[in-house]
Amino acid sequence: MNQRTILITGATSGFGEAIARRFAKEGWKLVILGRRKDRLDKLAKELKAHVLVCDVRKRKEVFEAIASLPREYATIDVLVNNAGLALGMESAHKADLDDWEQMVDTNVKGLMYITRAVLPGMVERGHGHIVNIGSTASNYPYPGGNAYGASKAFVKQFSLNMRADLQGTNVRVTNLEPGLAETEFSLVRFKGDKEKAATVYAGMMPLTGQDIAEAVHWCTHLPAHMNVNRMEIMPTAQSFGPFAVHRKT
Ligand code: NDP
Ligand code: 8X3
Repeated sequence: MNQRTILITGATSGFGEAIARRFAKEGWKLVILGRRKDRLDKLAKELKAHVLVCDVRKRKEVFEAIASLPREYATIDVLVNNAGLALGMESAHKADLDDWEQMVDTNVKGLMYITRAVLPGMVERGHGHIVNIGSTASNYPYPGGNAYGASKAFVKQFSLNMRADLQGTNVRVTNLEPGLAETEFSLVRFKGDKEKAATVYAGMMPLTGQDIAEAVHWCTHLPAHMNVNRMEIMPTAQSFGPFAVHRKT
């Protein structure tokens, strides 16, 4: 029986749910975290997971949630910092500052809180792997990507800096940087507008939650002496455009 434990944040949909399903198949002990209790309870019943109903933006709540883990789930071997979101796609001079704040509070501060709560145990045990879900938006700018891309750039550099801090501890860190993937991501970004969300993936084959789950599974099952620092994955249908040049007409 596999006695390893994985904690997945943002397990109520998309990548997080798919990662939970992937690891459940091999008998990993699952700790699933998110805000929507009904979804977590349903998934926990199906996969036999331990539920943490928690908003990662709330520092006290995060530390209490991690401290509340029963003994059988407290030894976390893999932490997937997946909870996150984009809100809006307005240009910087028109964007909603509340949206910017929520992205920073979730994607940056929430990720720091969970990491800081879980990491000491990994270091103490000389074993563990943190997989942060970054984004191609951290590597390539696009119109309207402003604070979202910047929040993921934080995740990328935080991941690399952790590698430096964790030298000699055997704790691994990976920043997984997906491109376009069909989840509830665009529905959230466009605040429930289903039609607008659907246009993002129209006429192309996006990445799926299962694709990303497979990547998380792969990099966490490599021999202990191998650390994937960064892994960028795009759908084949997505690539790069030229620089934009504004010309006087
Ligand atoms: P989904 O919207 O399907 O899933 C997002 C998850 O994050 C949900 O489970 C949600 O749970 C959770 N979450 C959001 N805010 C909080 C919070 N404050 N506290 C706890 N959990 C929270 O989108 P994805 O699966 O696509 O997104 C997962 C990650 O992947 C995000 O970090 C996203 O930025 C990143 N990503 C997505 C890409 C894409 O194209 N889909 C590409 C690259 C990166 P709940 O609402 O129940 O709290
Ligand atoms: C999500 C990918 O291109 O929509 O992180 O920003 S993108």
